[in-house]
Amino acid sequence: MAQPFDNPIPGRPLVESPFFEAALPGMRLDDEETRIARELHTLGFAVLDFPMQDFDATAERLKSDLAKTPELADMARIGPDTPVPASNRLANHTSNADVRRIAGNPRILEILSKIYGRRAFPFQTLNFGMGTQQHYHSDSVHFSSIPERFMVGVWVALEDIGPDQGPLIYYPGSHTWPILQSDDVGHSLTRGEGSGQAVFDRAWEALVAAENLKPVEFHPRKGQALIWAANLLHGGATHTDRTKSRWSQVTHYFFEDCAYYTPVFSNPRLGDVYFRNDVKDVSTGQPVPNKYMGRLLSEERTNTRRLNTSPVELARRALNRARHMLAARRG
Ligand SMILES: O=C(O)CCC(=O)C(=O)O
Ligand SMILES: [Fe+2]
Repeated sequence: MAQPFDNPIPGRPLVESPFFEAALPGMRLDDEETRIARELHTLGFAVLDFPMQDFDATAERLKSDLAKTPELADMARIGPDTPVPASNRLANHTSNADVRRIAGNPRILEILSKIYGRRAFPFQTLNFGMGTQQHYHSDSVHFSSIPERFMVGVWVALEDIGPDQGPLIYYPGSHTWPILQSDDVGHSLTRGEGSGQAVFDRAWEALVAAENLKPVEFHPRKGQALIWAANLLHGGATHTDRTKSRWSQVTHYFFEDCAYYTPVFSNPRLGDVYFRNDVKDVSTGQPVPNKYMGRLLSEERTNTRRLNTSPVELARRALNRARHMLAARRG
């Protein structure tokens, strides 16, 4: 039996490690896990049938419940002659047992935990009724881990999805690029200044052009899922047929024994980290603590308001707030 790999860089997930091939025998993967690991390693994504026996019935029950929520209520009226619903997403609808069951699917957790080398847990779910039409991006600017790359998205189709339904798009291979931080793109944002993603768009567009990467569309059958690596560029294509829905659930996973933060509102290289103190396993409700190299990070250490934010940064934020208030008054 192969021994577990003696990893000289344990801060890199096994599946994204430069030592991936050497680590593989010690990971003790079955054929399906090996395929998924290889594809994630080389391409940054892997497609699989969602491992849930009653997925079909689950998806039907879930869609009918989602269409009763205020956020997605317009979806109940969609059809050949119906206009477009404006709303298209519902976050952390974990009062619904099916959302929790998809997020906490034991086989998905097993696969992710084995190929990353730390225990996976779902920290966020999003349910969509229509395509997001979101500009392509790396989720690593929105939520990331210390050490980095301990994050994945698992996107599953709750119905068949074709090219006119705003399918998911992605750029194979982009996961291996360096993870961009605020200082890379010359913007430092304060919480509340929007989602922040747009300040990275120019960099992503230039990288895609320089590498001549082409987007690939995911046209899944109901029940097919796509796993993406933390830094894979992905987004939503234009939803051209607005009389058709695009039902899906995406679950984002972190891994235990990491610290969790929001990069777009952080300047980590200055020690200014917007930690997330509210991370929990959304399938069980259990909080998950921030850890660094096996040590618990105290509440004090991860208190974003008081964290070792430099006086210059605090002054910059105060100025920014004043500028926003003035602008709001004028407007
Ligand atoms: O479903 C989509 O169109 C994109 C979703 C996405 O970017 C995400 O969940 O991280
Ligand atoms: Fe995303």
